Amino acid sequence: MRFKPDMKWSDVTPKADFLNRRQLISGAAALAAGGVAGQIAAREAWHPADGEGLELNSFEDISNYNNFYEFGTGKGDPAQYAGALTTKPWTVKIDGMVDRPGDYDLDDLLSGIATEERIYRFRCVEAWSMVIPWTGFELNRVLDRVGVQPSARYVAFETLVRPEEMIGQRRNTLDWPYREGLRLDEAMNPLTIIATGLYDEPLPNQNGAPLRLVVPWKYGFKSIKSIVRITLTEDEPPTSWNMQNPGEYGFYSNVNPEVDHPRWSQATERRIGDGLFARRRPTLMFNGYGDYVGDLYAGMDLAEFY
Ligand SMILES: Nc1nc2c(c(=O)[nH]1)N[C@H]1C(S)=C(S)[C@@H](COP(=O)(O)O)O[C@H]1N2
Ligand SMILES: [Mo]
Repeated sequence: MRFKPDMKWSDVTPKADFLNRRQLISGAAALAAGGVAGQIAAREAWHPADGEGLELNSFEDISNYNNFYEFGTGKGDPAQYAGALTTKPWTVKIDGMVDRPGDYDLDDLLSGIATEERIYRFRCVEAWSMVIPWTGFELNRVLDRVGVQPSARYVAFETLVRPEEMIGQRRNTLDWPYREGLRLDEAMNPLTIIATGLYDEPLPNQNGAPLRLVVPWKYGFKSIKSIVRITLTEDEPPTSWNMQNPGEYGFYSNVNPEVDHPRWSQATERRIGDGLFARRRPTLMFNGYGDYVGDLYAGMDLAEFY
């Protein structure tokens, strides 16, 4: 299946599957808490890496095979336990080097920002991958809204800490809150989005409701979920997996088939949904988005800045 730039996921999903799936998930969506009111607005689909290997993963795969350590370390734990998370009301603190810092109610923060669909490859550092039809908007829209000051060079993100509802936070598997960060030019790049939904449905809690980052050319752990704080900083912010194991997980973490993880190869990946005995697929430099982001790293040694 080849994608054309103006295609939506419903155009490439056989009609019967489409209807079945919508019936299945409309019940689930009705039960799920929260979501951003009126988020589905004008859309124009833009699929920056058109081509082979972009068959969509099913809603079931995307919402049942997850990493979200706040709910446990097993791939099925988030789907089992994330329903306990209250996602409305939701406040995002935006602070640091911005003109209009504050505690923003999510609906206010996003009012007037139209969502669009982005079909992206998603590559976990553990060497599995998916293709996901996100709904969201460019992070730069939010940053422009709060006014980034000229001294800012990085953006730091934090996930909610609420062990009453996030049972994985009752153990110190990571040093909570989960933290991530981007260089400002990475954050402003049009590929970097905040996702509030997938398959035209509000984001399932296990995928990071009500809002999560998606940085498609970086390993999945950069795409931090259930964000409650965004801070503009001058210095490179500490990030969870780098704090946990700096020799294995760098700040940049760009998908790179030529720089192996110390304990496994990054040259190939297992596409979820392909089946256990399917051939592994080659991993693409910058996960296939080099035309859009390669310039960000001109002159950098990507083996040193992994
Ligand atoms: N807060 C938080 N964000 C997180 C994680 C996490 O454990 N906690 N896991 C990361 C990892 S390792 C991956 S691969 C992706 C998985 O996203 P998905 O479950 O929506 O596919 O979320 C990332 N964001
Ligand atoms: Mo991951």
